[in-house]
Amino acid sequence: MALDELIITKAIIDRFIEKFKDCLDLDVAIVGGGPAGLVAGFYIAKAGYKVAMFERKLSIGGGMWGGGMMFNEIVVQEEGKSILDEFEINYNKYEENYYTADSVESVAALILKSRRAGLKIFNCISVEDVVVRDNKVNGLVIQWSPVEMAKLHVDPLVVRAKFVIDATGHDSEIVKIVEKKCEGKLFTETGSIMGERSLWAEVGEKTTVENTKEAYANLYVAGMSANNVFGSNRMGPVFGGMLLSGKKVAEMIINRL
Ligand code: 48F
Repeated sequence: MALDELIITKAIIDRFIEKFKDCLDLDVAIVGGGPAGLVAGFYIAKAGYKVAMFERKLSIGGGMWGGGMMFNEIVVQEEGKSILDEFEINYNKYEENYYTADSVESVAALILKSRRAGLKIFNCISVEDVVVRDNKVNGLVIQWSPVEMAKLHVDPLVVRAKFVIDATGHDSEIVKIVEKKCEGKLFTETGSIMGERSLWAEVGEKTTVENTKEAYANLYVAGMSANNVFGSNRMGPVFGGMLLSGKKVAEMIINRL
């Protein structure tokens, strides 16, 4: 069969624009495609809501690909095992309460299953600002990452969302923007970002789930971002907390939708 380059080009443009237009008015917008964001997207999509993810990088998966120091295995403890099962990720018991999984298989499974559940994924798009009305977050300001990287002077576009999840990892980029630019205080003890503390796996894992909550009206934090905003420890390459945080934020938002 003959192949026409113009049809290939038109097919890509048409399909992308269809997908993009369908995501301009969302139930939930997730910023960051690490493990916490992917698990959140999976459960929200599975519940039937319109949810899209915006990830700055070309690849989805955040800090999970590299396991620990590029040894591409991750550790998941007993509590997080049910999520590995949900995503059909293979794992091996190392010893009581310690399971290992191939980090590449883990990321691939999180992406495939969340996408197939209905999560729309946009890579190479950075969120550079928020839209706030009546002191509530109700949208995101987005830009192509290469524009951001080249520091081109190009205006961004906007998507609307009933709820936003900051799953941007250690930097909590969205909460940082809200703290700097928006009226009112964050829902933390100090009213500001409390800051990440040094590595302590046990405490970090527990608190990343506890700290998964609303940080400003309609803006939730999940994964490592939760511990940065509410002030707790990082945890290193143990990922149960990330997975459980994604599930928790999904449940909290689904309850409100
Ligand atoms: O860092 P990341 O994997 O976040 P996470 O889901 O998981 C944390 C773990 O990977 C690890 C850890 C576990 O022991 O501590 O660090 O909390 O993924 C965050 C993603 O957000 C993207 C970033 O490129 C990364 O892939 N991101 C950050 N800021 C923006 C963004 C932004 N402004 N716009 C779009 N994407």
